[in-house]
Amino acid sequence: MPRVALVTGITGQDGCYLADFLLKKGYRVFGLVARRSSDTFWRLREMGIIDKVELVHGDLADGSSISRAIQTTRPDEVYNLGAQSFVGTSWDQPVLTGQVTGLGVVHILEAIRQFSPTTRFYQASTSEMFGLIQTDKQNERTPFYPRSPYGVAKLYGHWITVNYRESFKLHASSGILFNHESPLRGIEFVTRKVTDGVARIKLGKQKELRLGNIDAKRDWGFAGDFVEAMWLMLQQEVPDDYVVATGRTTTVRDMCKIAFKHVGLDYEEFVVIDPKFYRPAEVDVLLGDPTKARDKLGWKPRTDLEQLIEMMVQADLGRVERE
Ligand code: NAP
Ligand code: G4F
Repeated sequence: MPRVALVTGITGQDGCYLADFLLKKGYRVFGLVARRSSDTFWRLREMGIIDKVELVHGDLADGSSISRAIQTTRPDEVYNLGAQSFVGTSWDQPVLTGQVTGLGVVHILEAIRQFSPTTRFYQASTSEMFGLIQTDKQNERTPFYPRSPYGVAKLYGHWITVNYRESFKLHASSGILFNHESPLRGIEFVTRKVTDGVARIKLGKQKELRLGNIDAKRDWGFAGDFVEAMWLMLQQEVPDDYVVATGRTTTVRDMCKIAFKHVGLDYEEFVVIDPKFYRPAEVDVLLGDPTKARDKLGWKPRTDLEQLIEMMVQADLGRVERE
């Protein structure tokens, strides 16, 4: 019998890479999809797995649909990747972000506790929980200080995962993942906005690229590498929390430099600062220390920032050319 996984957020960047990874390992993969009025399956199509995953309907904000999804799929493993995941939007929709990104987690944990207590659970926690950083490098022992409604909601999701592990002995783990990107990244996030902009400028379809705080620093890795760490966490005998990061931090400015240079252009000629993209409270710097993931999971990133940005620019050049 193949192992069964239920992935929430399967239509998102990570959900798509994880589903592909699990299918290659021989899993039967169910994906929870929320009802939308427009098509959200472009990533599953691009990855070529739309016909290989099985979709079940449900919304993280609707506990009854989550209970039903757990009871009908009876998964060995649940990966909770679904969220309102864009930090900027979390100031515009703070309550929805709390309901989906925060309380959505306890809907799953409750359903597992009641109907399927041997199911292993992965929670997609985030470096955004470190926010106003308390140490130069952040690891599993670094105190949290979230700076957005999104970060606050994720902190609830993180602690309720820890709490259900300790209260009910569930196999529940939390991956504190630093930023990870790919050609399947949403266009609203800065790396993809930049690589799409670079492609359009190079092909003469756009004249400038408007950005916010380009002095912010992030620890960027490749989503395809990071999903392996999620799976490894659920293969451990004992559930735990792990930081997953590359251990290198780069400014948005330098990331732009890399992207424009790849097509032979100078970013300074095209990037325009637009205060519209500033945030009410910023996370200035993130830099992860993935020592525990390396030592206990045997995980390490394989793709560096230059390779990642090159991969993204190439994909966007192809997309813009085909438009
Ligand atoms: P993403 O591309 O924005 O995907 C989010 C997914 O959540 C989509 O499939 C979306 O479905 C789904 N979703 C949104 N609202 C939902 C709801 N009410 N009910 C059910 N599903 C819902 O995000 P990602 O980059 O893949 O990230 C995956 C997870 O990791 C998220 O929880 C994110 O917060 C977390 N995380 C991401 C990073 C990163 O750098 N990528 C780092 C740390 C943590 P639709 O397609 O229908 O909107
Ligand atoms: O790409 P971003 O929007 O990602 P952010 O806010 O770091 O959040 C992402 O990573 C988190 C992990 O740390 C995840 F939990 C979260 O779900 C998401 O995947 O912004 C990165 C930085 C910020 O400092 C932002 O202010 O880039 C800066 N930035 C500068 N100009 C911009 C822009 N960000 C966006 N989205 N758009 C701009 O024009």
